[in-house]
Amino acid sequence: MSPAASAAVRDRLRIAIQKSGRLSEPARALLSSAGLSWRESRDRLFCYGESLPVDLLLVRDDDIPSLIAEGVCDLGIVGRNVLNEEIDGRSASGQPAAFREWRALGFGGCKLSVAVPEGGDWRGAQQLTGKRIATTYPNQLRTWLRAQQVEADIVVLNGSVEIAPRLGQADAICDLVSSGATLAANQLKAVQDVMLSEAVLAGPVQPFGDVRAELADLLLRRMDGVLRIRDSKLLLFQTARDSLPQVLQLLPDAEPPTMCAVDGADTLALQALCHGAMTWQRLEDLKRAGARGLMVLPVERMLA
Ligand code: PRT
Ligand code: ZN
Repeated sequence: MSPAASAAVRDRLRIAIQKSGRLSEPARALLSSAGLSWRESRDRLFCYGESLPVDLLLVRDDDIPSLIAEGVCDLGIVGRNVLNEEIDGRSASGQPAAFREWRALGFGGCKLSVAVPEGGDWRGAQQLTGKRIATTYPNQLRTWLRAQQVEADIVVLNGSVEIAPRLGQADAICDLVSSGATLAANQLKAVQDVMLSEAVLAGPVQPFGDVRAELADLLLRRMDGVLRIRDSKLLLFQTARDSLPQVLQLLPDAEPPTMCAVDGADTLALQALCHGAMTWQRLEDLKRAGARGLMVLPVERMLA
């Protein structure tokens, strides 16, 4: 798309998400929770927004940063690993920054890590000097090596990075790790984290100059509301006034609770929005501290 087209005034917002893969379902679920709904198109690459003028483009995750840079899409949901790879690549070739991370979204978590064969010892990044490191993330690896003041050879591979040491193509790898099972299956161990990744909302560096600015603000406010209460629960209980300090000590993650007196003034009824996990263990601790009639309720929506 030409720069003229990308600069054109638009009255709908277009968000790129992964068509299929690890991030596609959670990205859709997040946008749906923010109140968006779409009419599916036959080719299933473009979904027309029905509840708001916000359309979806379903693409490969690697294409999302360039689609934003070219103005084909306004926003995108993509792994930080993919976004930062493009940012580092553009910065290395002197191109101006065109997109940036707007929000971390709390799913798709993984690490970009350096891994070496299991048998070897590890004494730090200096050990990589003069070694060959296989990766699909050469730009971030280069940035990291430079920060460590280590000179190594980067072997760029498009896939199956983890078998490179066994094939004699590399001495170490730099790849995404989540459970660690793939590394273990290939007799490798992670020794150094290069970056922590998760899905992020990416958007342009420059603000929108038309109605898309309001749409993006609205979407961000709603997404923040969804993200803020993702693990939150509403806790209802009663307690004797004397036990209140001990009970509140066990709720460090709660918003200031709403309280009212029942049974005269000695018993209090409380409701508290808690942001941490409300496990059985925690409820039992609260009961021991003097809370009773404990009830944990899901929170569907919140508008601060
Ligand atoms: O087709 P398209 O190009 O859109 O998809 P893709 O195949 O490139 O991406 P996909 O769906 O595999 O991953 C999308 C995003 O999910 C990534 O860019 C990351 O941000 C995030 N993510 C989270 C991961 C992982 N966890 C992950 N474990 N992406 C890849 N992996 C791979 C990793 O490369 C390694 O091969 O899983 C293997 C390791 O997993 P463990 O659990 O064995 O450690
Ligand atoms: Zn991809």
